[in-house]
Amino acid sequence: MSTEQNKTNTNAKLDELDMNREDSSGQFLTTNQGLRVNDDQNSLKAGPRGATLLEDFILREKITHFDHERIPERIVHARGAAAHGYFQAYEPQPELTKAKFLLDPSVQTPVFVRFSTVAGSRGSTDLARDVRGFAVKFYTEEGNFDLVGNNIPVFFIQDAIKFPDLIHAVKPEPNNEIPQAASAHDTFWDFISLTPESMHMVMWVMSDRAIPRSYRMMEGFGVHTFRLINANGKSRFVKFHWKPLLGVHSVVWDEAQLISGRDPDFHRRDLWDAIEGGAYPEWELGVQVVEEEDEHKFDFDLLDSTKLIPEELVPIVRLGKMTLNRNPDNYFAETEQVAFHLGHVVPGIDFSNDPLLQGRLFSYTDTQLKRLGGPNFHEIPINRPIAPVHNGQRDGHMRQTINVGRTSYGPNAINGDSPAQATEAEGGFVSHAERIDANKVRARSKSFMDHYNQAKLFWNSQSPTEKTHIVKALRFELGKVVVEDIRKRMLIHLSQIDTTLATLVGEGLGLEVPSAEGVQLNKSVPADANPADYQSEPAKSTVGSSAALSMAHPPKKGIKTRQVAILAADGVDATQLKSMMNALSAEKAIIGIVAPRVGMLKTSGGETIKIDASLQTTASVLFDAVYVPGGQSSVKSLLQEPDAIRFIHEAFMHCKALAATGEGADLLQAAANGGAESLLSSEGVITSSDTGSEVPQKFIDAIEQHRFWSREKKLV
Ligand code: HDD
Repeated sequence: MSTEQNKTNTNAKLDELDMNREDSSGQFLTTNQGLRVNDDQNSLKAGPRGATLLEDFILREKITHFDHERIPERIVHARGAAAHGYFQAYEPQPELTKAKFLLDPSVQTPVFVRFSTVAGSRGSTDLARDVRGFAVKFYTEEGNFDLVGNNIPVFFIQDAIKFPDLIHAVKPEPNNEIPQAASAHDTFWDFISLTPESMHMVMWVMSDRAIPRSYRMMEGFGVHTFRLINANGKSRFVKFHWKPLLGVHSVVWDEAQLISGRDPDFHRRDLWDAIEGGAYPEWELGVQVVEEEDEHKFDFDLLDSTKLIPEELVPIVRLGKMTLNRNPDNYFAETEQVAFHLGHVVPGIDFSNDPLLQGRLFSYTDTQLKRLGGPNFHEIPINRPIAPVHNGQRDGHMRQTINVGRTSYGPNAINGDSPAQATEAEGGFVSHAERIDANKVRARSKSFMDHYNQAKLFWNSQSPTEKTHIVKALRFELGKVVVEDIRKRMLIHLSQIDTTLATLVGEGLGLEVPSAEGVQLNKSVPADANPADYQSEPAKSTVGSSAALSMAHPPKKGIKTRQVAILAADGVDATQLKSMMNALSAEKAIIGIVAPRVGMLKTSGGETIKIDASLQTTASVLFDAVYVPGGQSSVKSLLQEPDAIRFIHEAFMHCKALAATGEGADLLQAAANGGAESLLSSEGVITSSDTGSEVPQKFIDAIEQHRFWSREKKLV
């Protein structure tokens, strides 16, 4: 695919990166010292058969550099993909904030966004059942602002001091480093079953949110309560949201596991290809705003990261739109070296006392010191702000800046006291002067002790299909747990959320739900505390539901960038094929011609069409929908390919839209005969025995529905 279009999209940050870009095209090979190399194929030897000489500085330089190519991967969020783009405000927001990038709708603020999985190593699969990171670096004219969020609005724990425990529990077990990128193992569920504050998050992680169809189709959340502060110093609490314009979609778990084998880079590739193809992903940035005086009006604590504010209570105000329109040039230089930190804020944005947020404010810089090797990571091109940097910080490993002059301290008179501190009016950052009057205690607020109500809110808000998927996910995860007591403890917790949920999961595990009577549910209790103070009540039966928490409700938004497989072989009916291809292209869907072999395909009309993939190199799980055009010899060849029948069968099992015209229906029939009896009479399967002129539009409408869950057996 051409990268020309990609490179023409630029912004202030991308232009600034130019000084570090290197292009070897048409150049001589050199050493790192700029010396032209004459022979890069052979080391320097005493005679052609050796020995190799220590003198060979070219060999040594090349190998030494290679030996040092790796840096530690991120302790969490090691695997990711990123892209450049820009953010633009819709309206000035002076009442909410003085942050300049939200004040001027004519300004396009450059952004770099990294999406990630959490638990897996750098080389793990994209389709793990996991939270996804959603980290945005805004290069504003007032300095960098990092919004380091996830695709889930709440978190597992309430206090950062528990983070190492959580991550040690979910990462592969330390004795054998198994399993990779999976929470379905004893240590994770052991920890969770002793930590009821995790239950709300567990409901989200067991839902389809944890297996997104695409990074482009995920919501993002700042999770914590932050503050926005206006020029008059008025502070309000806010929760940040990203809403994808393509809607929110997921895959099914069986599909996720198959994708992990067929294309572990599925999400990376999807993001890359969409941007290369000019289908730029977009999200709206929104905030839920809570006046300071309303801080205590909710039945949960705004400082508790295991809680969300239902959109019914506080609607989202949309502030602007982010567009990702250029892929990185170099994965390591940009995606791997980008360093996010919640403490990167600009005037007009400030923190709350959420103890999880406060701990993160320490952790992110600390981890970069280790990962990127020293205190100058802010000088790495991708991390450099576009705002000028002047201070007395000096030296350290790999320092790039050549600070001139004699002074690196303040106050100084030698350099006229430069660099000067800025007044607030000049853009100096002033922390919000929150009044705090308290005893120093190591404690958890009583207002953080409700662990089940919002878990129930989430459960209540799910469609029957989504509930079924949660039950199946818990059966899968707990089914992989070996220690039976862990399963039982989890069933007790689930019973505190919803008895049907607990019973259904228990059925899958062959267990009765144990009684919670007399059980101390919360084991995350300090040594000297009274356990009764830490007990959480079961969820109230009055908990309602919130439509925004379900993926079933958002309006469908067309089929732009949906991947449609067309199964064909030589002799495919040219008219049917063309009419479907034209209709799909008009809707900006992406078509993949899949045939028994790669190369060129001959249509019934004698034309040739390029085949995109063979049945051996691709699979239905990499597509959103499948179409089989007619053409006697084409369908005859496909009927002889077990992989073609499997292709249809799998797409059907994963509830995808299927269409066939003419003889194409015979392939669907063969898949139906092979164990999917209801295939031809199911919703979302469109066939026509004639040329099927109405089929393309019906197929497009079906693809827009994303999945036809009526094909699945419901548990709830
Ligand atoms: Fe974190 C990375 C998001 C809690 C410590 N975190 C990291 C990344 C994201 C998040 C998106 C990847 C950034 C990138 O792409 O480079 N983390 C979250 C969210 C949390 C959260 C939404 C809860 C609301 N994290 C959290 C806590 C701690 C950390 C409580 C530590 C006390 N997170 C880290 C880290 C990482 C990180 C160890 C690893 C790599 C990095 O920071 O740069 O410092």
